[in-house]
Amino acid sequence: MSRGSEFVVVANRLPVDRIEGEDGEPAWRRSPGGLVSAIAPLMRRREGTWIGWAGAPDEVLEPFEEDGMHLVPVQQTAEEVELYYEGFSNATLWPLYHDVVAHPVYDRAMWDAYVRVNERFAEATAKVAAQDAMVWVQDYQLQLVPAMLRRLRPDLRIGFFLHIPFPPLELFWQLPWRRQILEGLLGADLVGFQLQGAAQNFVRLCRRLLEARYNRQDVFWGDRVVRARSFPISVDVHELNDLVNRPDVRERAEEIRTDLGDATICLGVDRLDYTKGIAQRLQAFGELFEDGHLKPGQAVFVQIATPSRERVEQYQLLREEIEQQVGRINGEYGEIGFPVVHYMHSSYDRAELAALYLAADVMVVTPLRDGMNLVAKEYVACRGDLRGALVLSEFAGAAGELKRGAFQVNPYDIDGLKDTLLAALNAGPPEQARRMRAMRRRVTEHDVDRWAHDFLSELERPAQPAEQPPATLQ
Ligand code: GDG
Repeated sequence: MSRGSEFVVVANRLPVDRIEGEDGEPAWRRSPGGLVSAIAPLMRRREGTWIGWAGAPDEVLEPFEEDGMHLVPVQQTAEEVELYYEGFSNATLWPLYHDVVAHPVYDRAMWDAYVRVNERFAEATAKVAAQDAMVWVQDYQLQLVPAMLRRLRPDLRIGFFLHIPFPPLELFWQLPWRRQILEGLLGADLVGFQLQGAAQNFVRLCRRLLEARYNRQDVFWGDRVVRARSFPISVDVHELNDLVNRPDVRERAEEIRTDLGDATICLGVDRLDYTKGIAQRLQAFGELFEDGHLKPGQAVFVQIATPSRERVEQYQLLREEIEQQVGRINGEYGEIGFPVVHYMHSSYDRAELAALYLAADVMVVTPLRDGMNLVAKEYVACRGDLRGALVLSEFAGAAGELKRGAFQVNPYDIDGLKDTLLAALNAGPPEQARRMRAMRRRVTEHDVDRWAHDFLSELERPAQPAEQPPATLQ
């Protein structure tokens, strides 16, 4: 590694999870999910390095190799996990960037920790990157890294991708450290967003807050041009296809259907997060029983709520709220042997998820705001049988790409949600096939490999000479 790496990925977490090895000793396993599977082959081809936190506070680890990837752990103290990760990342930026659906906490100690940890990531990256290397920084936890890294290593080509929405000016303006965040991002050559609208929000903010000159989605910053572009993320279609073709997964899907008494299955799969609109979908589903449209035993809702950010207060409150709601709905509308909602607060392996997607008649994805939402695309990728229906919120990033096939809803409109659920439940096989085919065309042509390829090709493209913008804009 003395020459340094030509390709470096920087993310809050390393792409591995700690497991217990066969000998009982701690070991590592590659994390599931599309981002890691899209980037892992590129890492191997380019002898890349991944920089991130290994997941345990106060732990000092040496760099190591796993699954053909060179991994460099960045340490975080318990206090930094609380202030930088649970605090500024998940109690400030997360709600602010998701339409303020929960109240953001503005706390100076959290901000200081965010700066400190971002500095540590930038320093670690500066040490391992080869001359003129390409660096790809991921997500909202690390928005200061691009500028910090550029100061240390002006030779690098730096890309940044934001996985969550980027808010409009009116909301971003609340942030006491709004200028620093924008300047942090402007250290990159390419700032990638899920959607075009987010890239536009970013350029508009650079103009209004920093008085930066711009031309369309190019921001002129010092003597550099910073490109803002959209790259909608997607899923690993091949991996999911292989999973749903496995006989054990198909058998498991059948078993789930039998266990649920061959009722019509509505499915939700989410991290237990207040942005995902879980309460709204359960409310609408419960009311369909109250109104007599559905009967116990005829339809069930399976809600997988993966534990998430359990030390953040808003997440603890959300869990109580959802669990009370599930209890209320089952208490009011369920019958012995026929609960209306099956709620699971735990995490499952990919094969079990694939079996659930295969078993579900209606996939219900109702976020109040979501950067993209991979669950919606995973469902589509799993339904090569052209069966099933997707109910999808207008506020998910995926809504635009899937609009021809999804049953679109405004999750705040409970009556509209009820009508849409009924329409999806009643769609016959020809309608299901027509809609699913349209969605599958999009998802299979735009999978996660294409996403990574599109981003990296744009980053590799030589920057345009800093042509003058058409006018000075204030
Ligand atoms: C952020 C943005 C954007 C869920 N439960 C289990 C499990 N999952 C997997 C799903 C899916 C992933 O987690 C969730 O991805 P989403 O996109 O739905 O949502 P976020 O976690 O909020 O992701 C989002 C994404 O970043 C990517 O850019 O789309 O907008 O918020 O892949 O399948 N996986 C396993 N067990 C579970 O129990 N193995």
